[in-house]
Amino acid sequence: MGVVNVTPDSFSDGGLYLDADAAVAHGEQLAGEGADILDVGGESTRPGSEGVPAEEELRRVVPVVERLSPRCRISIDTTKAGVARAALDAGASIVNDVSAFRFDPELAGVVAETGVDCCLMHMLGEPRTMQQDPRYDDVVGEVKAFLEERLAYAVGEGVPEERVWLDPGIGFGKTAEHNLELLRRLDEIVAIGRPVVVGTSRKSFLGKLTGGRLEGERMPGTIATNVIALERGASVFRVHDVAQVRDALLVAAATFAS
Ligand code: PMM
Repeated sequence: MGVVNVTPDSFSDGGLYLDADAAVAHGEQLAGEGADILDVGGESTRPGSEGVPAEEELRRVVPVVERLSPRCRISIDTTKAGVARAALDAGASIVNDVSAFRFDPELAGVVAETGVDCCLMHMLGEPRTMQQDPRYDDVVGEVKAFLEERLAYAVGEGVPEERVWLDPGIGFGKTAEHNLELLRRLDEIVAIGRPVVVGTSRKSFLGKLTGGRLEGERMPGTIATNVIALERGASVFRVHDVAQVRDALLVAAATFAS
């Protein structure tokens, strides 16, 4: 899954693809590098962010989804039902909701009604406050219980279980040690029985572990964590650097199989 952020303020590529032409060109490049899915987002969820109004988010993402959907499968990274509906109308076929249907009660209904796949992600609270001293007694147990509860909620709202993918939400209300524990024990999340999505790409814990590397210098850490996630049973890998991570996963997968 390649990341196409149409935002001014995402942590690693904010502002680079705010213009629709630049976002489409970037998406086409990632598709050419072998992405199976392009994750298009118009609202940054970086720590401390406040969110954008639906009209602005729509203005950013809809033209990009329209132009990229003939080329590649599209997921729409949004927490808003109105944005999801417009993006699905424009050709998206997956809803990626980092709030797992908590922020907009109508979003589960849109997914149920349209019959598309959805990714439900764990986040501690909301982006504005999630990195303010996050605490867990057992991060893996608590994330797993949350995802099981959200899966049950989605099914209760009419989303077929086989349409739901789950994501532990690396970096969303977690310290570096929490992120590492989630990757170390990712098999426990996989054991829920739904496809697991992981998003470690360029995230700050990778910088922290490597002596302060900046976003653009975190590809080796991104590759290491995605290979580990593959080995622990993850199915979808949300990354900025598609060509490099894809090669690493192909080689790792060939090794596991033999
Ligand atoms: N991370 C970001 C945004 N959306 N969606 C899912 N499912 N999983 C993630 O880990 C995730 C996400 C933040 O990263 P970005 O600012 O580079 O898009």
